[in-house]
Amino acid sequence: MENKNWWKDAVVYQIYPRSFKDSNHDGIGDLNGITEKLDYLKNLGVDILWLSPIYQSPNDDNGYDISDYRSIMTEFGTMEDFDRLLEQAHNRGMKLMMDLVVNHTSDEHHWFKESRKSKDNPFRDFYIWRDGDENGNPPNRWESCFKGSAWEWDETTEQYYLHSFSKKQPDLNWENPKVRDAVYDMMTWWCEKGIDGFRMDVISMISKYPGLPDGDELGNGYTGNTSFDGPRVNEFLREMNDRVLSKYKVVTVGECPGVDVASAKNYAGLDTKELNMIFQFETVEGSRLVPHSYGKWDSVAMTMPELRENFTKWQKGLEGSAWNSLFLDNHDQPRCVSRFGNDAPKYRVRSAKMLATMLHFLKGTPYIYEGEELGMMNAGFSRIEDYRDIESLNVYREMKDQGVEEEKILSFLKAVSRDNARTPMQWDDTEYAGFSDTMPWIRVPDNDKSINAAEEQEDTDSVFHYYRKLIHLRHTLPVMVDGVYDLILPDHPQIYGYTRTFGREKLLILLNYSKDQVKVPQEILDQIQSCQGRVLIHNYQEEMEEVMRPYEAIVYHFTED
Ligand code: TEU
Ligand code: CA
Repeated sequence: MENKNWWKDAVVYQIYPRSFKDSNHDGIGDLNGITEKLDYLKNLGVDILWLSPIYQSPNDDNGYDISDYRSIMTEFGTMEDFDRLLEQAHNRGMKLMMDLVVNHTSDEHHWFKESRKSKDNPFRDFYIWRDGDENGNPPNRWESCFKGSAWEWDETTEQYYLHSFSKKQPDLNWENPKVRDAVYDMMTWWCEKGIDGFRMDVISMISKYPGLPDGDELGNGYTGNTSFDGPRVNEFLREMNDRVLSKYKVVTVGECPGVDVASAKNYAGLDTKELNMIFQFETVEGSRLVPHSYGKWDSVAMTMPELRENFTKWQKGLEGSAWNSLFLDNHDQPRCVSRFGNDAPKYRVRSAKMLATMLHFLKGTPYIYEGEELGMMNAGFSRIEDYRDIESLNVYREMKDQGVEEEKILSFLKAVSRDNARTPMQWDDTEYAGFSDTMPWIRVPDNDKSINAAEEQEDTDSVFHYYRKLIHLRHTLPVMVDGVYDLILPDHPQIYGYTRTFGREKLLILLNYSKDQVKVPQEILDQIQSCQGRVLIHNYQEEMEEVMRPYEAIVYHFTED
């Protein structure tokens, strides 16, 4: 019998279906393409597959704008294709996690088409409509995540509707019990089909503060959107758990922008009957030590001391009371080897393995984003024509209008555009990377052609095989799942060291987070010597001496007397 918290020793693999594998020669990834690659995923060893949205959508935000929750996006295939994918995944002992996007729908959803017809339409209160102010301006000054006002004027009924993201993504009104009933019915429908979990898109935004108060001034005429951690969010999630989740063996992870350790204990508390875990965004936010003036666009990744402090805060903060998810990559983030590591040819493989070691030996459930296991790197696009993401295209237009030089804007996109993670999965070194046999919806980057699944599966020293080993260790070492985290060398400028302890079993993780050589402190050398620890995993062939080499990562496993 699987234990109650079966997901605690699981590894999740995120698939962005549009970019994973094209099976029908249209340059767009699809469900049958995923089914073709299940043996690759089984060989990697992952347990749960998280599919970014596959529901019917006009793709204004690549599927995060859903027009029908109970049908498959035309470009991705049919419900029969989905049923086959689910069955084939289950046959291989893998589970399927769906992406639940219920903070908003598409403006082409039936509910919104009805809602906008008239003020007394039965679906009017499915969304958030408000009068303009006395001058006819929007009811508050929230900025949309994708730039511009978060309110769109609707001529037919002469009111504004709220859209925290694009104007084609109107926010649902969760205060309306009919909305909640409709969402729970839809979730039940998918659970009855046998899916195994939900990743919940911006679920921390579903409860808005009464009066929709403005946030902090952004200096561009707008304020932040204050829809995070609203007053009823935990009540709604407990209701969702009671009405749906508690009735099925499903794993849940909430995407919670704005969450902190304290609120995470509610969302992902071991006994709060809400969700199993959450994605927090502090780790992937930019460094607070490096001044920048264009928000995320000219931010740089946290320095190692900042990252070390943040991981330690979350590891100690949730210990014994809630469960961490562990990620550096997803479809919204630049590739971690480019953002946090070093994608120069000399260091890319080594630093990718160091980052993977840093993440996978922490306590929590690791998430691998498609291509991360290959050490895929940022796209390196230098022309706006290569970009597809609504966020990047909107930012480009807005900054151009503000007079920012194009070269500067393109440097921002090259560093942090979401499209960095959305280029085709690299299966081999053919023209379209084995993703398709026709020009894909987004270009294959011109970078290192050796970064591909075919080559790396043959090379036992590849990033792929390193991830495969990390996953195998998690499946076989209780200390890696349940061990308590403790930081060591708290002030070392280059080495990030920590231990995991589970009874008499101990792991010692040492990471040289820099491209410089660095002497191992004598106290650590003595500990390694005295405990006779066996090396569990190491990203160099030759034994580690008294000096750590660039991006060296090593883990010792020993039993304390
Ligand atoms: O992202 C929500 C979120 O956290 C945003 O801040 C996000 O990081 C966005 O990329 C702004 O930089 C979720 C999805 O992951 C994202 O792909 C969607 O665009 C968004 O919600 C709306 O559904
Ligand atoms: Ca296709």
